[in-house]
Amino acid sequence: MPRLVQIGEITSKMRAQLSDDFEITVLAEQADPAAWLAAHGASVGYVLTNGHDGVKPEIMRALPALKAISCYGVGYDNIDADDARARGVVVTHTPDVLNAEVAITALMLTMACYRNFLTVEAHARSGDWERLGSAPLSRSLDGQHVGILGLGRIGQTIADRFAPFTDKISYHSRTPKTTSLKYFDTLIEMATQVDVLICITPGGAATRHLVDTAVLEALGPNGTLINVARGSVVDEAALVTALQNGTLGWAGLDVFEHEPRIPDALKAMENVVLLPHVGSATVETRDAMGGLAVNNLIQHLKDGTTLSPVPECLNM
Ligand code: NAP
Ligand code: 8YV
Repeated sequence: MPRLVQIGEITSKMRAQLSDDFEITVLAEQADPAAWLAAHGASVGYVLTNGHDGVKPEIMRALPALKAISCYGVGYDNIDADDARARGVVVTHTPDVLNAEVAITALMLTMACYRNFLTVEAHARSGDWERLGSAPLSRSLDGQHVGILGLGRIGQTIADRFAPFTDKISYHSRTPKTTSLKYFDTLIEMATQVDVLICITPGGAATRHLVDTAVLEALGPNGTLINVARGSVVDEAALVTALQNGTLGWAGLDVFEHEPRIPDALKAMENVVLLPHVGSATVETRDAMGGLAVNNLIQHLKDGTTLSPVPECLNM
């Protein structure tokens, strides 16, 4: 059977789907992964990984017979797709099947910030309602101006999910899209105009720290930053400072610069809602992502084609 290296976690359903066709080695379960790669790397044809773990350059180098990398996730910023293509290795990912789930996560994070859900929930749970009376008032999301950074598959779905709450939805990306939404050709200008800024670009060097001190200050003391993209898109140290100084009002974060580490300063703030990178993490959506990640591998094994290659690996 062809040999497949598994990097990172997969579901038991994915494992069952793959085990008829592949001999699976879980790299993290090897006592010495580097030694295992040195001994067996030349016989590995397939890798299954995710956007967080990716495939490190030293692992790529240890797999001279690699044919395909399947990423269990849409973001593949930790896989060098250009290098893979140059070596004839196709990289696949899981676009579209998670759009709705991630968009709902962005909406829930925004709602949690606006309606102050965590503080108000604590007021109910702690008995403060009985002891102290009503909880403090929160803010309404209705009619707020929402700016989306990255109007791709998920960004457009976020716009659709916010539409019932507001008719003021704008976006910034490098190129304008075919849409009636208002386009800003600079992020800073959009940040000065909107109440909520939602980040949903890919990660990686090209988007690193797009949201910096100047953008956070432009968003302002009444502004809310939502990040469901990658931690690298936001300068996390600048974000902590802006929230501490009150130059930014609120933040709702699903992703962080050094996952799974979250700065203690953020954990201590009441005007911040934190999630442990669960944008797509429902049974149903992970099932759809897992199915696509598995089927890309099985299809490649069958006839050398794939179902959802990343843009760099189209027409290989
Ligand atoms: P997509 O369809 O490729 O959309 C990405 C958008 O970002 C495009 O509109 C692109 O437009 C824009 N963009 C890229 N570079 C930019 C830059 N430097 N400045 C401004 N805009 C830029 O991708 P998607 O499927 O929507 O996924 C987006 C990302 O979401 C993934 O790559 C992943 O990192 C993240 N994600 C997170 C979770 C989670 O659990 N939190 C789940 C899924 C995905 P232009 O090319 O015109 O700029
Ligand atoms: C997953 C994601 O958490 O698809 C992505 O880009 O960030 C998430 O859906 C991740 O890929 C782990 O599987």
